[in-house]
Amino acid sequence: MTNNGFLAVFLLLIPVATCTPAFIPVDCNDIYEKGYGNSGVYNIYPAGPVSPVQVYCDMDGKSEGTKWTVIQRRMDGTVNFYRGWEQYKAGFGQASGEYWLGLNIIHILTMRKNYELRVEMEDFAGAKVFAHYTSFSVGPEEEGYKLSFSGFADGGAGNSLSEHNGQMFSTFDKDQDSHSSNCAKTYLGGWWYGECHSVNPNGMYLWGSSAYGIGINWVSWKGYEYSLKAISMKIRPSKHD
Ligand SMILES: [Ca+2]
Repeated sequence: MTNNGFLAVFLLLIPVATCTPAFIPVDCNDIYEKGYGNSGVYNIYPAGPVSPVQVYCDMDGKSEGTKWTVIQRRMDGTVNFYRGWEQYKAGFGQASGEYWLGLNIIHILTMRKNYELRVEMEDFAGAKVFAHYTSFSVGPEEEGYKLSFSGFADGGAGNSLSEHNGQMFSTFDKDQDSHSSNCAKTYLGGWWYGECHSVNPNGMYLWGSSAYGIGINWVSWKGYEYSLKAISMKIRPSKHD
């Protein structure tokens, strides 16, 4: 009797589980395709249904193709980006403002799909430029969250990022750069530092004038002594997927 009761309940649950799958978007493009067309903060589930992550989705209606998931954003200096390894691994800040999505989530996302990367930036005079890459991925922690990208297209920013291709990620408390010093400590950020950097998107927020290399620098656009007003890194699935 008890066993039959269990079996009846079990059989009743099967159609519920198979016929009404929850909507579990991996990224902002999944959300857009489900019919949500406004830019803003949404939950995505790259690591599965019990692990929601808040992100800012750039659904820009004017741009062709798939939609953007923001993985890094600076805009007003309200969030401290000089943080240690565990914070860069897990992510920090607010999806409605400045934030770092986290190396672990970025790795999982780029493992699941092929992504493009765009880095958009703005100076204090209102000029806006970008750098675009047709492929972008971040490796697993065992490989130091190694950065890989290719297929540069110039939106006026220049290709400073190229120096960082293939580097592992470093923070002040985890030096994985290729320089004898600790680049994260010297240049006050967390990044894929090499010898040490030609872009420093997670450096100090300095409202323009920057001491050498410690600000939000993008050297091929503004050099080592100018800290940008805003910068964001966003990814979208390649159209071929
Ligand atoms: Ca070093």
